[in-house]
Amino acid sequence: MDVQGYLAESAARVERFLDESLPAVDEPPARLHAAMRHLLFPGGKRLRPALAFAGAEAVGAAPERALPIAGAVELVHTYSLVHDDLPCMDDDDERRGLPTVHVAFGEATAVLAGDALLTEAFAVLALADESRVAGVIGDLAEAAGSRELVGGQHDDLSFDSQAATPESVESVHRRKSAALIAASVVGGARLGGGDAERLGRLRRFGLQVGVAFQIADDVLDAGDDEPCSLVSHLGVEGARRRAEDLLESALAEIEDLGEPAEALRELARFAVRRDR
Ligand code: GRG
Repeated sequence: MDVQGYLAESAARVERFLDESLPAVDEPPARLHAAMRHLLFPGGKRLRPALAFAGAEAVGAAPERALPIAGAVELVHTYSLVHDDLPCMDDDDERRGLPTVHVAFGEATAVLAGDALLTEAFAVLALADESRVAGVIGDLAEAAGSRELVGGQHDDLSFDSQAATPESVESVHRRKSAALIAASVVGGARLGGGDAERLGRLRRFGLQVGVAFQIADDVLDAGDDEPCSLVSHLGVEGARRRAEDLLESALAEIEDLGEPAEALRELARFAVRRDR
């Protein structure tokens, strides 16, 4: 399977949807709407939407069924990056080679653009004409809330590297990064009509791939002196090995799903072995 081709096709599909769903760039307040689009287009790898499409396919549905959750997870991801870049958090001036939203539009507008992107995620989901969407909204709210994404970010910001263990690092990774990845896969499968047993497998798969994805990030950032990184505990090779072990057990979870889950497997391998 051509994973780059799958990612490109997924990106085009979700970008059309997001462009049509969001307020136009000249709709008042135009500066706020431009700020919302600043990091969203051209965007990054669009891995989470691709995982949502592949989640639908893994349970035998057409990828288009997952469009509302694919758009919603990219909106939540984008909001989290806009806020993560703020001076009160990571204080980054550049992302994906472009000025961050607060550099381009000012801090207050960047906070509001993030708020609006998060809200828009639930708006695009609520529009889905699908009886199973309430469960998807609940899953996404859980993944984005204080028990997962926001809580993981909170603990990352106050992370005490002296008292850290590999388990405490992975707990942050699971909440800050893996929860949204799992919600992408499971949301796609839910909208695709997957039963509870398969949703459970796909959730365990998503969490393991998500932690491995974040460890891959630790390896790519090795040398950056990140307090919450598995590399400081296991070294680059040890962290790579841990990511491979998680990938293997994630793949074992979905072995029974057969050929329809092939895109999901390839995306998982790509996410863990990527070089950017
Ligand atoms: C501010 C609520 C709040 C959360 C911030 C997303 C995040 C939590 C922090 C950003 C830093 C970081 C290392 C997050 C972990 C997730 C991660 C690796 C994000 C980058 O995701 P990619 O590689 O990015 O999918 P692209 O650019 O391809 O979209």
